Amino acid sequence: MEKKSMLSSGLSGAEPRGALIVVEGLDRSGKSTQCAKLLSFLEGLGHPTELWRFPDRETSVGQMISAYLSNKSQLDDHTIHLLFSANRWEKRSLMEEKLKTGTTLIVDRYSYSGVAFSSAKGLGVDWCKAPEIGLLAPDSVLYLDISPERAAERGGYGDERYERVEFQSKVADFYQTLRDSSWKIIDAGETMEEVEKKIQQVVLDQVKECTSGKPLSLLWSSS
Ligand code: Z5A
Ligand code: MG
Repeated sequence: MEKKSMLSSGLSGAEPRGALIVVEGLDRSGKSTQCAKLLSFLEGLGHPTELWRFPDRETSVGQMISAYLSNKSQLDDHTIHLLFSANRWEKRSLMEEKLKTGTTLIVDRYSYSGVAFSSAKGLGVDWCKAPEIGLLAPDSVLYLDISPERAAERGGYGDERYERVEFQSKVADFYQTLRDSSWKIIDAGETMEEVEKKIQQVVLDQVKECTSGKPLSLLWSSS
């Protein structure tokens, strides 16, 4: 079981805040599709909400990552791992500010992708987790669960590095080692509408809890 530590400075009381909702899963599990639907749903209900994604390819670090993913550059496995992590750290303070001022963030991939993908390449899990320590811990991780074979049948598979069934199976195994009580496993093999409905239930409960005051916590400080 993963451990998280409570953020001590100024957020331990019952201040209302936005929820940090992370969506994870294998390639083509439907993350980006469901993130967009969730954004419309929450906005429709009048909740201030933003959709973020990692890697954030807009920053200069993100552009290095993008070149690597599209095979335009080669980088050592450790180096690219740290760049993915740096890409999250460069957004960390803005993330905290948004949550504190009441905006719910839907985040398409986060530290779990970082650890699962790099571990699947052979790097040590603890080494992979170390640079993620101190990032904000999600309130809910929605894991879109699908077999690599089934995901591969969906559109666009095979365009980028890592999009191979054998590698994705390893990624799925490492994802499972990262599960904790914030995770909700969603069957991503169902129709888009069915997946959407299940996600809505989970997220509404979480948004409500954060609105009534729930302390923020940090990732993996003592694991
Ligand atoms: N990576 C890493 O190594 N380290 C890190 O720290 C991070 C990431 C953050 C780029 O990610 C790569 O970076 C990724 C992990 C690595 N690995 N690879 N390759 P990305 O997020 O930019 O990848 P992407 O291009 O957005 O693809 P994706 O995330 O893999 O896909 P998805 O968002 O899960 O799926 P989708 O685009 O919503 O849907 C895919 C297709 O399926 C599409 O045609 C949909 O219409 C269809 N679909 C969706 N849902 C359904 C259902 N329910 N039924 C049928 N069809 C569906
Ligand atoms: Mg996506």
